[in-house]
Amino acid sequence: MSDRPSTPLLDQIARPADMKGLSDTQLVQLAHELRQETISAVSTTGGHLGAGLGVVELTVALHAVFNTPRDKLIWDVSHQSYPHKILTERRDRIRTLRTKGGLSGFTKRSESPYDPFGAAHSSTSISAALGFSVARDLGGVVPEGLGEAIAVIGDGAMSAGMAFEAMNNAGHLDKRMIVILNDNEMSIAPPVGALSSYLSRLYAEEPFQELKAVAKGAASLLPEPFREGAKRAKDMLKGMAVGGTMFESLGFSYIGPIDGHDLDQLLPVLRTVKARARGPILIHVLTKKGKGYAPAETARDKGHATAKFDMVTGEQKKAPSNAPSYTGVFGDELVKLAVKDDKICAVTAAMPDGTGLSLMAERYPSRCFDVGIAEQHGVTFAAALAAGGMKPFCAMYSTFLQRGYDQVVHDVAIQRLPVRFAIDRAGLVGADGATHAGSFDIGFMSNLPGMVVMAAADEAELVHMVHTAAAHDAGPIAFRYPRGEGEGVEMPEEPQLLEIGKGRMIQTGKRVALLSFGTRLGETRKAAEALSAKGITPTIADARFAKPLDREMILNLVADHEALITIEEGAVGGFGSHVAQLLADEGVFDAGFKFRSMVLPDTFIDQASPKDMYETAAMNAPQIEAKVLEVLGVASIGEKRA
Ligand SMILES: Cc1ncc(C[n+]2csc(CCOP(=O)(O)OP(=O)(O)O)c2C)c(N)n1
Repeated sequence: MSDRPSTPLLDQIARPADMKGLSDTQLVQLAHELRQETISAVSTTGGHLGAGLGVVELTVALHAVFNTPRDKLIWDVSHQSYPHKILTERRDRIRTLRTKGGLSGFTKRSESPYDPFGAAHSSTSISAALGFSVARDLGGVVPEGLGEAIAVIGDGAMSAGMAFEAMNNAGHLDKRMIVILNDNEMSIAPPVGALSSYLSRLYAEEPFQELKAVAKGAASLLPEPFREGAKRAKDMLKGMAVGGTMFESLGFSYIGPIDGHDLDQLLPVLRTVKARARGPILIHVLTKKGKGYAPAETARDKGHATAKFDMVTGEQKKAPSNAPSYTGVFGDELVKLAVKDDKICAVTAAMPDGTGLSLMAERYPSRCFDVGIAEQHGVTFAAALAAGGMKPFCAMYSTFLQRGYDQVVHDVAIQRLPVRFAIDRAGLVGADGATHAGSFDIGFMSNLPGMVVMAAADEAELVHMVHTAAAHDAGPIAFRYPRGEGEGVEMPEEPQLLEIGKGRMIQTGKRVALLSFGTRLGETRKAAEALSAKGITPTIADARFAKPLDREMILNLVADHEALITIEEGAVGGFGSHVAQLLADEGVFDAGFKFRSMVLPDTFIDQASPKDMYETAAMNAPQIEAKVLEVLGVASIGEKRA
């Protein structure tokens, strides 16, 4: 096809075994073609571009030197794994990335034996590599065999506690394993924190060129230091210049930094490590996010995530938006609050843009904290900010807040500290798939004593909830909202302070009451319209709160109707379960009251458009309509025909 790059060498490579006969010069050519193919594929699918482009040479070198899938290659986060997918029997499906039924945008065990460990949340790779190396030494048996264990982790991901917990353990166990630190001086946003400055110091003190010269001759130089052990190795390592690296203190041999785009450096270093390494080794590789594609290299986020784009110009093909995004509404309202109240502050874990906090960071840098990929720390930090008399908003995606859960329980809830949790990406998120779905927060927040849990039904409701949270000093409070655009509703002139634990009636009908928690309200309204054509007019209410429940409103709905149906964008154990508990406790079921709860099914739903994923979850308007007909004992049209 004419719009595809010419890739004569790559065309001959279906799997890493096909690379084994290639010369180093051919590997350089292969890397070039792999880069073009990656850009071409992502231009048609959208997705993570910059990170993959940064590891093209590394991907080629690792697959050329090691023997996957016997050797376990573990990509941290794995948003950089598209080139790896192309080289590992998935090139024919690479243009289905992140679409329904297509390849996942992350590594996935069920997708390929070349993906020994799935990921998408960061900083798990060193723990996983250590687990594989210990399993190997204990005689574990898997179909592909167990060889080397290699983790590739970015400098952003390396900032998380889990990476250090794993290194601490690996240094202690002293197992042979390889960690490649892919240092591109970027997270999604520029990296923050002391580790980032530390890594910069590792290579800033001597000109990089000198090292490059050393590493160029690494084929001859490297065996020597390894033969003589750690002391000689140090002599050629940059860390020596700053008195030994932190990684060595943790029990790792440290090699680097080397130029991660230069196969003349990568190949000999990897070959030598393979031939001679003992114990855990860290190879510090310097790369450029977005390498080789100017629009990515020059983008603010280095092409971290992109929509479909024009390959020539780099221009992204985004659908025009009709309504403000929930994230944007949150960010704007927070700044309005911060203007009036100097105690308002905010915490993000490496997602200033994703959570809408960039605006706050710009206006009030001293009150907005990017803590790095460190959700656990971020939550406890926010707890202490609250204990210190501040009004912290802890803004995290639902899925990443999972990592800070013990901190939510132990540091926030038990101490009843007024941390305001802004839970973005609540519900099904689309192309990022199951790992990023915000399915569990209603359950895991609502079961905490003293936690207030709200869900916005639309962007105007979100405005009220941000202000309600700011005014709530009695204890912790959370509000959740989905990814993407709002409903296009009129925005309030003035925000309202919502009464805690009070829902609102949307329309009064007969026989059945639909009680929505969150943005399924739109689908619920659509279902009600369709039902009215059939002579059924349901009552609709917006719960606003999963905790505390609006007992009065719910029990009134029960009193006035034959049936009650709850709807929420979350897994079982959330809002509907709390309502069921209330009804059971009140003896409502003793009299045979009809109750149904629409929640996400008990499966992990693969990537598709959010609408499609909700179709799979049976939570769109037609399914709500069908549920009403079912609970009222009215056969649906399809059933009548059957
Ligand atoms: C626990 C967790 N928090 C946040 C994220 C969102 N996230 C995805 S990639 C990324 C940046 C990773 O930076 P780095 O490891 O340096 O890799 P790079 O993209 O620069 O190659 C972040 C914050 C995540 N995947 N997991």
